[in-house]
Amino acid sequence: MRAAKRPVVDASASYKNNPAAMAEAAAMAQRMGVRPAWVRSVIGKAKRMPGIIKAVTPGQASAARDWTLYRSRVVEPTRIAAGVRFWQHNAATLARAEHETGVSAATIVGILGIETIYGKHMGGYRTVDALSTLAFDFPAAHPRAAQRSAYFLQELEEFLRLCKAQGRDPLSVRGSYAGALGMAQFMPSSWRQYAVDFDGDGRIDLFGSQADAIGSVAHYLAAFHWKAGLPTHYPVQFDAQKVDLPGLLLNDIVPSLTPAVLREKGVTLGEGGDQHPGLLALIELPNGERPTQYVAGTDNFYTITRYNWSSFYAMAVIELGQAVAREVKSPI
Ligand SMILES: [Ca+2]
Repeated sequence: MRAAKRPVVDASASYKNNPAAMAEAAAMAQRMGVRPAWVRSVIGKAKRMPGIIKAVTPGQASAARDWTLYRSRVVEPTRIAAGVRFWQHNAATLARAEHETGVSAATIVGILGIETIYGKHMGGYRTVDALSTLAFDFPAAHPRAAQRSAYFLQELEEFLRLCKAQGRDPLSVRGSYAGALGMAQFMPSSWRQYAVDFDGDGRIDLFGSQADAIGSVAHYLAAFHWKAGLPTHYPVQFDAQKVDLPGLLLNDIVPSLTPAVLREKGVTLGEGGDQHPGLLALIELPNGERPTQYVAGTDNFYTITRYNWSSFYAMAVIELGQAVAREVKSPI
């Protein structure tokens, strides 16, 4: 008996048969100043990906947020070892990036490790399929569906501009289901705006050049106001009698509290945090059934979240970078 297996894509799922997509393609071609037939042909070959629609549809059952579990999956020996090899292989490039931008080598190594394990997992979706699906079939059930589809439509245009500028075949580029590209998982607009040619071969290649990936991550964080030498966070302790958690968490991850205000609200900062010159945010790291963890995040913690809006993400980047740095600087 033949198993009834629904295909992931079929011919009818092609955007060639979607009048709204073809109209957008024509408008896009006009904005880009290229032949409409080229854009229609590329987007016409894009396939609607049901799995991507499902992944961004709200209401999927999800487990309780658990920092310890998340951390154990991404800050672990295999990834740390890959980070050590990457650092040793690229030591001079990392030092140059740190010197030019002020962004620490550990942070760059942390980001490239969390994003793709140093280029090992750059994503297997055709980018034109992913971005077309998210632009033209974003699930209406999502509370911000209109904004999200407009965003992905813009990214689809940026992607085509990038391919045009670089002489890449848009149908052969692959990345994440959300359209992120290369070792650094830059969205097309970020690639066009922030990526740099750091190995000096005249081409920006976030797929094949580790140096370009390193330089681009550093340049991105510098553009989002990374401050050289500033710690990312401080440990905290609470005065249980005084602490006002709801008040402290009002502004989420945006640094908006001085060390004095934190002290007033029952928070003691460790590792010199009470001398911190700027604002801080109380970062909450829920732990499933276990007690929630907290740290005080600085402007640099916030800058890491410009890469990915998540305190788990930022904390994992920081801890992976630190773990790798410890191994590199004091090898066994
Ligand atoms: Ca290059």
